[in-house]
Amino acid sequence: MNDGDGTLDANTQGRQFGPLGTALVIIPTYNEAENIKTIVGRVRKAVPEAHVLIADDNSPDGTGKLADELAAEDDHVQVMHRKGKEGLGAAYLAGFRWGMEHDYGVLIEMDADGSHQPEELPRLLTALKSADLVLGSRWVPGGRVVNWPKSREFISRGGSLYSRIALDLPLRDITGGYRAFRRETLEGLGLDEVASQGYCFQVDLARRAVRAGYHVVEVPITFVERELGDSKMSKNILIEALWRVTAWGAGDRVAKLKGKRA
Ligand SMILES: Nc1nc2c(ncn2[C@@H]2O[C@H](COP(=O)(O)OP(=O)(O)O)[C@@H](O)[C@H]2O)c(=O)[nH]1
Ligand SMILES: [Mg+2]
Repeated sequence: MNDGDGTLDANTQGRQFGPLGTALVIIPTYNEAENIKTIVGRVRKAVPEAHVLIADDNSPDGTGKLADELAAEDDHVQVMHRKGKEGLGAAYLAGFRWGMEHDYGVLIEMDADGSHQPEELPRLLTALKSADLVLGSRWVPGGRVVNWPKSREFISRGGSLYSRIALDLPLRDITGGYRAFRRETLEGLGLDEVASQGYCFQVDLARRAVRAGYHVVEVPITFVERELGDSKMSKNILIEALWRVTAWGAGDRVAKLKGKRA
């Protein structure tokens, strides 16, 4: 059955999904002066009906000022000026809250550096019509990475595989940051308790979504390594992901054992 707005999908056991509503593309920035204008222009062209929120952590290179210029000339662009560098996770949480307060129906995560191609966004949004959460995925058939050294691919694939096994998640790309959420999905994830950052932030949200029973779909993407500016991901962010995923996985196993004994 289909009431006209929802769509049907074999994997969703006949569940109906409501209409999507207006999308907000949240772009967190820290020192992305060389990239911000290009990426916002590409988003506006690829999905003209979507709105953009730049969440800038007071970048020393003046990204915030360039973002203000973009917002001044385009009513689909907004800027959130944050007081200082607090990490990717905190910027996204603030962006999600702002988007939900302003009644957006879809909240999208996208990097500023061009790694997440705005031209692929329509495919993510199409998939979201019959899903609660769509992950842009490098590690499903059809997905790929351009301009990454083998060493970086090894770490990224390894991180997803480790998370998949430790947390028992039926997903291939668990650390990626190109995602589209229905607002109702975000409302059900318990965002107030999320403290993780970086790659771990992405694992945390994916895990919460699967555990809450949401329908999570992976769509293949071509991830293009940045040409301009520097990566902000550090060894500490990798280490945080490793210890948190290990602790969550161990906690899940202990809980399962206790459940069996009871
Ligand atoms: N607001 C904010 N954005 C950040 C922070 N750290 C990273 N970002 C942004 O998050 C996105 C992904 O970061 P990036 O350094 O490209 O990570 P990588 O692709 O894993 O190397 C980029 O748009 C960064 O500017 C932060 O502390 N605050
Ligand atoms: Mg990047």
